[in-house]
Amino acid sequence: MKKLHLATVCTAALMFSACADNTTATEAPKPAPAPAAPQPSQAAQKASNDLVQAATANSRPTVQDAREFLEQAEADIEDFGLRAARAYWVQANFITEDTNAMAAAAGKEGAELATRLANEAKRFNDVSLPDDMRRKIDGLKRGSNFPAPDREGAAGELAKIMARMDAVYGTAKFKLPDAQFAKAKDILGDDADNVLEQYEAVRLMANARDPELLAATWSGWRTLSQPMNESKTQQVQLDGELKGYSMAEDYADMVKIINEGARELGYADAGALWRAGYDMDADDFATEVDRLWGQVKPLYDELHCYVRAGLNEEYGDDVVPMDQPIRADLLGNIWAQSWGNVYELVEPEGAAKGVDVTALLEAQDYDALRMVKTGEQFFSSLGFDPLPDTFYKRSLITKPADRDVQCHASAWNLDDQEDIRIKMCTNVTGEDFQTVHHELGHNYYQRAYKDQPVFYKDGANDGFHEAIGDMIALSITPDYLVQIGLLDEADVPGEDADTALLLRQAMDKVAFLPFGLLVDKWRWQVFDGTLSPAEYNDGWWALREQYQGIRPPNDRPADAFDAGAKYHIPGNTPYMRYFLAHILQFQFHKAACDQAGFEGPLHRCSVYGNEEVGKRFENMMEMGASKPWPDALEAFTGERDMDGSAMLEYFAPLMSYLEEQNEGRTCGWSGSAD
Ligand code: X8Z
Ligand code: ZN
Repeated sequence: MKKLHLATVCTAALMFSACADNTTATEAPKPAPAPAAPQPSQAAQKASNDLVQAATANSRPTVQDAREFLEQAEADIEDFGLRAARAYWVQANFITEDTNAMAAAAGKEGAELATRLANEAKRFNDVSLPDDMRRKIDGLKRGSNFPAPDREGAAGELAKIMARMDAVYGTAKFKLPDAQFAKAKDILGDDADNVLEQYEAVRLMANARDPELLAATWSGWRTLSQPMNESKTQQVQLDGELKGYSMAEDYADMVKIINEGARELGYADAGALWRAGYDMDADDFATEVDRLWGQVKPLYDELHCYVRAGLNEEYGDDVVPMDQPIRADLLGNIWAQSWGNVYELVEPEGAAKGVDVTALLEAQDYDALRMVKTGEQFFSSLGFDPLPDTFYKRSLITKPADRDVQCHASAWNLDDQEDIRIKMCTNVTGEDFQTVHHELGHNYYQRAYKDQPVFYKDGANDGFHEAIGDMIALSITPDYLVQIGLLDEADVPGEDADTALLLRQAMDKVAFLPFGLLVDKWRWQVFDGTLSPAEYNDGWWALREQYQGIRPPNDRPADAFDAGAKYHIPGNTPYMRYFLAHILQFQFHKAACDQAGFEGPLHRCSVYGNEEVGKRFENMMEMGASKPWPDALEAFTGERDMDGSAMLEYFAPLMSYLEEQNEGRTCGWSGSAD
């Protein structure tokens, strides 16, 4: 859901979902559904701002003025919040021309509101304010992650572009060549139609092992962000015909607008604005993520080397040359961001088996609802209150057959109180079992900070929001699976299966790290002009190769815009949060295991049922964004820095195994030493 700055957990600026750029909400219950006061037009608003500025030119604003301004801002944000959240929710669950227009209207209003409040907040630049008020004012001054400039028409244009890109992604469909579709039916079933969506693309990439089918699926999905052609079957149109529509052009237009908006807010470009949201100097943040990457990169490099060798055994030198970046379609995931689905291809030879959660869920006939209830039960075991009935009534947890929905998983809090929901096209797989916990983590966080003022209804930083549920999912150990009846006690893998368990986990968590880092490295380059629109695609692949060591399976067409085939680009969700979350979740996990007095290896630790850990975790969550994030981190872990050491400790036994296995191999690829 969209949030007025601060952070969302999976959508765009001024949004209110986890998986959006945040908005905020009130501590007080929403006023009864009185009709919202009409919003002044931007021109009228500007005139009124000018008056305010003129009136205050002679009299310095006071602390009392700031207090009144913040009270009014809070009321305005709350008033906007619920209406906007509903529009976004309906659009994401039912994508049509009409709901796109509703979402665009909400986006326009939100962008105008954020810009107005940011500009008004500047009045208090020179006023000495109590820390708490200064934090709120500074938060408002950052506007939104997708700021509209303060000129007539800009907010509307920006909101339209953003809604349009989001809808094009959400309704994307593609066809496979007949010969490949015939193979795909083995996986999708005989009844499948050759009109494929993200849902099918994800299943094919996870399960197919035929390089031609993989390459065709991989390329087919990417037609979504290429200009319209007859191979596309989008049903939804926004603003008339989509024929000839180019997402890259829309993206370039959006970049121009938000850069103008960011400059008005006092930032060099939108990337500098994004980097300024971490309670530290924006330049220091860029250095900080590089430092964290430097900590964990050796682990990634060993994993890459080991996996490439395993894939080479499966596919041979032609498909997987041993000195080249790995073909991106061979890694079990349409974006090559997590590789767990090809674990079986690189399973340690002769070692004891780990646990196949997908098989366990299938064996017990789990469905999506039961997966969610099981996730809820974990949080309950830590002492969190049960989810409200409305959560189950209002969430979307399976893909509807009869309409377009935004299948990318997200978590929402509609009223910033108890109306929490998730939206997911859940598959009964171990991967989606993790995602269920991820989304619920957002919801429990949102509920934990619901009594904070609207400005602080957010994660300590956006990485925290993404890390909560993932930290819980790290406790899905074999022993935990026994406790909930998914695994027989007799089948708990012994110590000799540690390598298998850790490798399975690393294929997702370690493999993700460079992807998590590079998506926004690419956006930062787009925003600061390092990459011109003509260089968008080459720049994307340069980073994919440099950081991940992967390459496309075929020469990319001149009109390709491959970054746009990843939800968060057209969906306008910042991505560095996931990189941070992959570091933070291990830091949280280690702290939780220490608190629980656990003495074994970290990957065997589950805090299931530990209310004391739950209470401390909730205490941190309740803080929301009210304090700089190091305070929140310290409250739970005793540490004030983000740190990759816990992740390294977790995977230490695997690191030794990988180093041993890679001995004598030439690791890396040209450019990988950066
Ligand atoms: O987008 C998500 C969540 C919603 S916030 C499903 N994630 C990233 C992705 O899918 O790319 C979680 C991990 C990374
Ligand atoms: Zn998330």
